Amino acid sequence: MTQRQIRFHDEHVEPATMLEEVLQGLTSRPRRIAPKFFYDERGSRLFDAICDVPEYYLTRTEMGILEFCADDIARLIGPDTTLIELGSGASKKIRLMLEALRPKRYLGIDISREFLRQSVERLAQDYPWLEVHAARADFMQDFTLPQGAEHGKKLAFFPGSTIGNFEPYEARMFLQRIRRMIKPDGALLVGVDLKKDHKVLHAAYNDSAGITAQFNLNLLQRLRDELGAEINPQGFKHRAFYNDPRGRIEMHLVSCRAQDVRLHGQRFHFEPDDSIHTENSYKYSVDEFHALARAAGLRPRQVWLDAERLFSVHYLSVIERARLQKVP
Ligand code: AVI
Repeated sequence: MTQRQIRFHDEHVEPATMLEEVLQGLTSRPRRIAPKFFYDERGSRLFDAICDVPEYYLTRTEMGILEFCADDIARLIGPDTTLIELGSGASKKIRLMLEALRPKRYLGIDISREFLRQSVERLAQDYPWLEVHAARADFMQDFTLPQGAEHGKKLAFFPGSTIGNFEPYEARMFLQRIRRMIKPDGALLVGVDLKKDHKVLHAAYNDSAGITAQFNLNLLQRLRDELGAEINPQGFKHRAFYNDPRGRIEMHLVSCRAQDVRLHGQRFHFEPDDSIHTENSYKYSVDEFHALARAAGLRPRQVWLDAERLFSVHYLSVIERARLQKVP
């Protein structure tokens, strides 16, 4: 299939600039920079490398579960499906789903136009039977399905436990948005990392090859290279730990000494051990995630776990409005 046959829709999303967000994040207390800024070209490559380190069990475990349950999912969703992938387009997981489900249509949604274009072009080439749509949009904002992609039963696919990178209230809002997108008879397939032995979690975010540390520190390199910040990434170190009461892994960049960082004419002072909070990765028990889904108007239909109960894949369908309960 050629490029002409891909239906490309551009929602003209103009996110707040990185500079504005970083200035605001360094001024606030605790200091923070959003994890979306990890993913420049080098950051995306480092993330791919993380997925292959032995300690980061998430990717390979989810892939194993999807291999195991792909036929069940095909049966649950049925024929004449539009498979909607939120983000990515390049992973092995979407190929596995396309081959098992043989949907009529595929819609890839991503904020990065270039990344999206490249990944859907490859899919269109490799799956000539598939009607391919691409929408450049921020799925963190309200989104209407583009013309042509709204037919059939919709199966939204959100793998990788990326939902764990949202605050729980954001995750609920996100699920509500997906519900509006897939109603009345669609479903969501979502990968969610489980609560588990803290040592396993700690190791996954502190791999011995130091790739996660490089991924975290790459953020400071971006500030220097793209925003002209006066900052020495070597003056900071990676810290990741499990915050048990909050049920999340936290990643921070910690100042090794007293130092000043300059950005856009402003000075930001760090004492030794002062940190910039760069990521939360929430972990959910099956019951906790079910409660979150129900609060968003989605009905847990099926959940698959690996034998070691490290990771979960949930199939959620839409609860009809009449059956929705008010949640506080
Ligand atoms: C993308 N996301 C689900 C990853 C996670 O596990 O929270 C990002 C990541 N951060 C450190 N390692 C991987």
